[in-house]
Amino acid sequence: MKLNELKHAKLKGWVEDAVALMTPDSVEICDGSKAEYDRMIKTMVDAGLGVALNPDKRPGCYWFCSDPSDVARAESRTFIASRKKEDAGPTNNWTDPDELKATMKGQYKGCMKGRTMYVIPFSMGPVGSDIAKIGVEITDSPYVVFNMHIMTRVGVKVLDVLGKDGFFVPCLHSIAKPLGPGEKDTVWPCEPDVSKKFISHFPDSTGDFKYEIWSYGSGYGGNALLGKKCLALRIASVLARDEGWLAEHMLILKLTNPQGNVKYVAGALPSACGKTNLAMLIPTLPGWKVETIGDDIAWMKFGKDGHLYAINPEAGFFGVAPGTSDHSNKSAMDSIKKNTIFTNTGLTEDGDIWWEQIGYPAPGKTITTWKGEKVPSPKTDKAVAGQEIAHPNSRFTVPASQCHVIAKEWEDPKGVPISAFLFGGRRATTIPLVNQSKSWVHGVFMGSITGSEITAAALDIKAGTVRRDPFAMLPFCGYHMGDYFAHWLKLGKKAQDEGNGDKLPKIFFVNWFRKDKDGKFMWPGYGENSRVLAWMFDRCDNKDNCLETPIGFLPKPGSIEAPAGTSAETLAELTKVDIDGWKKEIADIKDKHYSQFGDKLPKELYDLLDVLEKELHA
Ligand code: TSX
Ligand code: MN
Repeated sequence: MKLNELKHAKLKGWVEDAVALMTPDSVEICDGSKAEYDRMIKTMVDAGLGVALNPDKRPGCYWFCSDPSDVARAESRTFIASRKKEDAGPTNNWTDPDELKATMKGQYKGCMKGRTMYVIPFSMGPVGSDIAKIGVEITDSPYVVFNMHIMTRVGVKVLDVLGKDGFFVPCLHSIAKPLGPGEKDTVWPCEPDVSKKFISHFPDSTGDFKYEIWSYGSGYGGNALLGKKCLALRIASVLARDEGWLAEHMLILKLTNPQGNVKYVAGALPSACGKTNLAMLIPTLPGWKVETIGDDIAWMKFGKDGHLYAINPEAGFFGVAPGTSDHSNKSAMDSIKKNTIFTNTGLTEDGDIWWEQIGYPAPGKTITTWKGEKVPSPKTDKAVAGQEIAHPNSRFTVPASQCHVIAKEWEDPKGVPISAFLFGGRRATTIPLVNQSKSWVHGVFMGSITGSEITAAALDIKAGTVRRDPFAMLPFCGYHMGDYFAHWLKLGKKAQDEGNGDKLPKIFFVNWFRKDKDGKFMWPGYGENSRVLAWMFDRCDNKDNCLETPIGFLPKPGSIEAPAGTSAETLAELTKVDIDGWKKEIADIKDKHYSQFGDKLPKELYDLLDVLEKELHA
């Protein structure tokens, strides 16, 4: 499709302006076809920038490796450029939007010389869903095009919904590596100087567009696939605030009990808690079933019936590879057997991928690392810091439709009704296995204090320190986190005022990561977490399976049956109130966490801390 065939005048004008600024050799409007996907991959493989894997082992799969400077989201170069600084809040980088645009325009000038500009119309959410939103990404990276094909819905069907004047979020992206006459890419092109990279969000610019995303210099993941973290979380969180809905960093799972009753759960967990594993969990409890709706992002709106409906705005999984094994996530391992893009994993002699903790030692005599070095195959699958075969943030990109446990309703445009929210973190002490909030406000409190303990000593922070990641949204909230808490409170209050308080999701906090005095995990986790999900399921039906305590509703003794290898005493320890631990927790929240939000921290949350403190002393 050609540029002059675009029917949407504002879209056409925006693309023309980008062409004038970035001066690509040619322009292609992406149609989302399989032929286009194959052609984009071929472009990179022919240039020596990707490898087709062994078709007997991984049919339709490809291996790519990035520049060592371009392996993860660049948080220090991610900006929320709101008109007013205070709207970005203390947890985001802020720059004046006019200054930032001037700087970036200077960088974008001529940045696509020698390359093709791809225009990708995409839908976040099922095409035409009331909850879905349309974006258009301009990029000079074929890698971005085929990953967007997997992660979003791309093509002419999106332009049809957009019509002549529909709403879209413009998303500009360049890898920032123009090519001279006859020059060819030899390695992953990008801007290796971190200080020149920008991942910029304009949440309230008053130019042609209210919401904009401008990304420069990185070709990797969340910096470059702009539908995901940039649109579906940072910009969508602002849209959700403005329009009265929720854009959250949450998995969505479908839980079926032995009687065949169904509930949907949405859950926010910080990184390294196994969110994708939870979304695809295989229950050990007989008769229970978990199916997946999404593993990373949930967009939720109240329906006319007063229930909260969620869609997964994505169409694929962009999962962390290391640690994924038949033990941690059999469903993910089965999903990535075909038609999958692997980035920064190891490559085996027989043309397959490999990574640390994949569950088996690397086959063959040698293996190629993500940096392209041939090294002796390790005898175990254990990670050795500094000598990784796969980069710790290496990824698979796979269509969600290939997941054997994807729920049949995962693409239902009206979404699924959410019965429960779950928050959690990696906490060695204090925080119980599971705890239900006493109210909506108390649930928002739980979300706001979400966090994990630091394990990496290299971070120059004392091990055992809690790094708070409220609602797992710290890197993804496009506005002031204090206003974000207030937005959550407001939605709950509105539902209650309308008489729909009982239809609000129940809120839970989970912790799979408690350790005993010897530093051993006290809970087996993984499939055994189904026992906790089953308890939550019954809580949603108001079953008599809990005890009220100062910190929330905890499991009644016997209401969660101990898994094999876990003693009744251990389970009791996991589900009791650690009074001294909670006193320290409250002090930490007050002094180190809530204090940073100043006046914007809703008073209800402070009040709740005081109530909790008093009850613990009583
Ligand atoms: O994903 C995890 N989950 C959720 C699964 C649905 N992980 C991996 C976290 C890193 C991404 C877990 N790790 C979980 C868990 O529930 N629990 C643990 C901690 C743990 C590790 C090993 C054991 C037990 C617990 N091993 C034995 O019990 C033998
Ligand atoms: Mn995520």
